[in-house]
Amino acid sequence: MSLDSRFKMMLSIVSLVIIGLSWVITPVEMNEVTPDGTYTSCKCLKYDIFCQNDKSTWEWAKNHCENAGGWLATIDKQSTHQAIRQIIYADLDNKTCHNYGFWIGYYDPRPLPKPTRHKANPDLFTWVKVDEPCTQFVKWETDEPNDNITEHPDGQNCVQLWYRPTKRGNFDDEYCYEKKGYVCMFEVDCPCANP
Ligand SMILES: [Ca+2]
Ligand SMILES: [Ca+2]
Repeated sequence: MSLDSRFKMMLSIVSLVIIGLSWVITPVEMNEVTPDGTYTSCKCLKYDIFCQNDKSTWEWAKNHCENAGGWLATIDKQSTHQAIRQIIYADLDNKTCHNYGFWIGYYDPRPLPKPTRHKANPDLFTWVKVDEPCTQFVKWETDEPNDNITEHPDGQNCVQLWYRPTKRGNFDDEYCYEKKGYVCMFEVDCPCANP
């Protein structure tokens, strides 16, 4: 069996144990315009929240999103952040499936043990995929990112939506090897809101 076939089989097995929630956000991009000026279809962004019994490292989650045709979620708008937080807290109140957090596509590309640098320069974090480069929204939890090095000298370089009663899904840098739930993002066709 080829490596590709084995990987596809693994994905199909994994999909059986995933608890997935998905929804579509407002249309973001007109896809096709007919000669008379009416739109026939639009592009929407869809978010899938994955919560697995065996959970995932940040890298595994990133690869899973990309192999499924999407990317580890970009959450750079307040409206998107609020929508995802509401779904997580309403429907996924079960720590055994997410380990107190959900990976998103925000990360520190410089895994170096500099405990104070990121607190002074949180903008050095970056998204796996940026849709609107000028968007400035980042919702860090108080005192984060702290680049905690108590459990690993490389510090914390991957960002989760922190699931704790007092954290409310705000951003926290976390050890990339921790296994968490995660949020994928996809571009999909959808009806136009204002044809
Ligand atoms: Ca770091
Ligand atoms: Ca942290």
